Amino acid sequence: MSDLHRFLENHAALSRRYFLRLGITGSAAIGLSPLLSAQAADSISKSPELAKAIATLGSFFTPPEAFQDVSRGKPLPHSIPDDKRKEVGLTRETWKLEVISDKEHPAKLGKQFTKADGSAIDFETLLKLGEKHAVRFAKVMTCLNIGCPLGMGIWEGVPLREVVWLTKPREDVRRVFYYGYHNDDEGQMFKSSLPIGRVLEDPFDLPPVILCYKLNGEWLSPTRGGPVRVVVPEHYGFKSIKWLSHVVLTNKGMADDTYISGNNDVDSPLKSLAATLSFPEKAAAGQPLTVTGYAQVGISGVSKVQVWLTKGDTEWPAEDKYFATAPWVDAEILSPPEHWGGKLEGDRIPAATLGFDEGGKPKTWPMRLAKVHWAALLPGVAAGEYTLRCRTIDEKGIAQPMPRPFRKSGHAAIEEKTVMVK
Ligand SMILES: Nc1nc2c(c(=O)[nH]1)N[C@H]1C(S)=C(S)[C@@H](COP(=O)(O)O)O[C@H]1N2
Ligand SMILES: [Mo]
Repeated sequence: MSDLHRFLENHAALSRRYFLRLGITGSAAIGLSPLLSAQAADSISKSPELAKAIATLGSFFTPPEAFQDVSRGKPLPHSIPDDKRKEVGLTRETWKLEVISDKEHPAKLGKQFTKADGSAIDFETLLKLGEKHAVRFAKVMTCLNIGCPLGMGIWEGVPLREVVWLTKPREDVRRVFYYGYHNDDEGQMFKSSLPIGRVLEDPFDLPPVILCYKLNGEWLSPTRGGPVRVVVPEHYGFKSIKWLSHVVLTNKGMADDTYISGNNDVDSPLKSLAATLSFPEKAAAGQPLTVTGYAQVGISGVSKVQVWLTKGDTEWPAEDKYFATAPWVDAEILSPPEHWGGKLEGDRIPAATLGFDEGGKPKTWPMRLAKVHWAALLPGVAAGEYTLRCRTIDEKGIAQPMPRPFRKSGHAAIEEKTVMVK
């Protein structure tokens, strides 16, 4: 069944519930159309606008080359010519990873892997580890500072802890620092860090932190950080260092991320949030309004997506900053898609992808750390200027942007769009 079919099938009932919840009989004051019959709701549900909006939602997974890119460096490490890339270790044939102890805050290691003594880990060795330990999982890449997801992928690689264990660590390891190729210019280094505990163990049902070499079944491209990048499942993009070259085990007890200097909260996992993808900027009075969007499913999940259309000049109590008392109504979160997209081979979820069953079906929905789609059909309203808002409710029942409303811990502000009805 397609998303659209599923949506339509549920929709007659949904609309009825929806309009009832709005208390539509008392709607005159806010200019809503009268209660629709089941029949009318059904005909709306067959509206070509809704069909078109859902059909044009874009695929669940993003083709690797269609990700938005957030890369620093002059030149950008993925733009340097092939022979130079080979020379600096940015190809699978020449890649080398140093795994060392921090000179200033040494960790006690039995062994270090360095280029100087020829022991640095190469790509073949990583793949060898992969034969036994490789994992894959779905995750949305989002920049803490941009807010809108950059792309949704199945990331594959070796748990970082496998490489940490190769150093035979004994004591005094509190964090793992890591960074990538930066044109041999200290000033261009983009680095990140994690507590050792997060690397060695996976809290709750999170996938491990990985040294990633495949995205959606393809070798990781130079643009996406290949040959090898770190991918941290529950974090914003800045923890997922591209063109990885160094892992430094340290006894320093504090974060050392490049992003700290930008006033960012570097210990803030992915937040849940909703945003629109399509809505009528101009609409005719009395005509139902078709809205679609996406929800980023953060660390606390998403139990609902809700929308609220209100007259543009509606006064709102200043103490209710997040519109908690507004008459929000539920949108429908679309089921797992018929076609996954993202250039997955045979459009199938690769075998043994964490979070999916043997038949390639998601074990939970909406899946945490993913981006899902939603749609809503709002009853027609009288002429005027309106504000359309949407939000998520997490699995603990907490509405966006709570429980972590601060901008520098990741975007989650409630989106506001203007709808002109004539
Ligand atoms: N080496 C390196 N890794 C990096 C970056 C960078 O500039 N250099 N940018 C980071 C940031 S801020 C984000 S949001 C993600 C973006 O990943 P993408 O370009 O694959 O979408 O990569 C991260 N990894
Ligand atoms: Mo970012």
